[in-house]
Amino acid sequence: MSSRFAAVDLGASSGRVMLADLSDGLRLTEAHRFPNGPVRVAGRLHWDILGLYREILTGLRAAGPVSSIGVDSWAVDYGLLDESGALLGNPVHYRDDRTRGVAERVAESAGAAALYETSGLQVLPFNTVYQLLADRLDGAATMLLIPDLIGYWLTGEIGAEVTNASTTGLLDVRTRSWASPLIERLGLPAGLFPPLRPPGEAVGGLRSDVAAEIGWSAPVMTVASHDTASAVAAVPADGPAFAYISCGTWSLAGVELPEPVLTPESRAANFTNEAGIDGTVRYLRNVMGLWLLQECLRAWPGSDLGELLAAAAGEPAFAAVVNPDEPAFLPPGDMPARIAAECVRTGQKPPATPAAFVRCVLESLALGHRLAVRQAMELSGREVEVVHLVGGGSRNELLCRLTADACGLPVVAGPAEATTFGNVLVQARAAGLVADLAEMRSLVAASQPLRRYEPSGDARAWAEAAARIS
Ligand code: ADP
Ligand code: LRH
Repeated sequence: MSSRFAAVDLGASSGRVMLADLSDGLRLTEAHRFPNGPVRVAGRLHWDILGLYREILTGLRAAGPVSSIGVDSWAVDYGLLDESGALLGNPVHYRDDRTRGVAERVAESAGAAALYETSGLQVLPFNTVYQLLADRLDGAATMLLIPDLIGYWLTGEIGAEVTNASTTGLLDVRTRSWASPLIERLGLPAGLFPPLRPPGEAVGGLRSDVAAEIGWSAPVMTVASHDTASAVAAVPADGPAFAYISCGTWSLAGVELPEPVLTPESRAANFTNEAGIDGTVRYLRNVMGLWLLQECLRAWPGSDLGELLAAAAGEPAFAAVVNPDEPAFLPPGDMPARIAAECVRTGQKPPATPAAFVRCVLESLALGHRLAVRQAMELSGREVEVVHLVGGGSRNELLCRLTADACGLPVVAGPAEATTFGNVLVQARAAGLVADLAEMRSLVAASQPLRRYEPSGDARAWAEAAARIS
């Protein structure tokens, strides 16, 4: 068996097919990268799922033969299949507004405390459960989360990988099985939810037509198919005393625990207990993430990220800061205008130039990181000596430095492709090339350049800025 593995990793801003070689350490190369984002059709936000699938096939063809393939993506979104296995409609994007008010209605009817007690999940308006309740389910026989849908198209096999299933709001956080009584109480058809499967299992071989199209064949394996679960699995930590920030379109900030935290305080702070690999719990909160910056850049055609970041580094500190998690920032749109409006609402002078907006976004995000990391520590009792910042955001030196200063903790930045590493290392472990989670992490640490940022700056000024947005 070769030591080459392919990872299909679909992020909300870009997708990629990556090739890992474990014959001598761990080497990663990019076979194909392609943009991803919302498409508005007749007033509804969708993903271009067939376009993504076509790019995946292009990437696999370019990657060449491997021992196995793993697929991960962003969480919560899904396709519905009819009895014959055909896709019913185009998957809707989690930023679509059709779920407005649904979470509140469900909390009233089912009880917010009871829901948290069952699923351990933070309330985000787009959790799968709320999307399903907002959708028409007529004719739907099966719900497949995005990586499971891709896996089905590649192999013909149906199932629900458990780390991603934990983001639906319909998985029992203790037993890691579908929460059937809750599903029934909400009036959702139990038959929609396929059998669960853990990371590291064979899904099936490629369909013969797929193999013919890409020119080779290999089995598809389940991985931690929630991209954040794969990223956390690849955090290059060497002990338990770490927090992580998986920083891309979202910043997912928290700690890894052996057991969920389901206290009223945890629910009030809207912390989530998502399933990690090997029975671990990803205890974290969503912070709005680099979406804020992505949407600013979209509003400034022709702007250059590198130049803007260099200019933002020279801007004065704390001229304006906003709570990054304001619901108004969630949908796509004119982000600079929304940030300016939020500054006005909170009695601050809005930024006047793109560089000042970028400074405001990055300081605000660092404050969001600070709050989430501190609350994760307090609510779980976990000691934290270092914050690992992984994902595309780890390439943003200013953000890493601001995060270290805001948290008052060292930040170790990298790898940018943590999700891909988690994906391929679960496959390599299933193939017997890697022993356990600790070895996975030490392989990443040994093979990737990491940067360390010691906290500096004015701790009092950060505390004051934090108070401004609380
Ligand atoms: P996702 O998986 O959600 O699509 P990624 O982990 O790929 O997100 O991260 C994408 C983000 O990483 C971009 O929005 C950008 O802000 C940041 N990023 C990528 N490359 C760089 C870079 N060279 N310098 C600074 N930031 C970068
Ligand atoms: C990050 C992510 C995150 C989810 C969001 C929908 O890509 O998977 O963990 O909350 O997308």
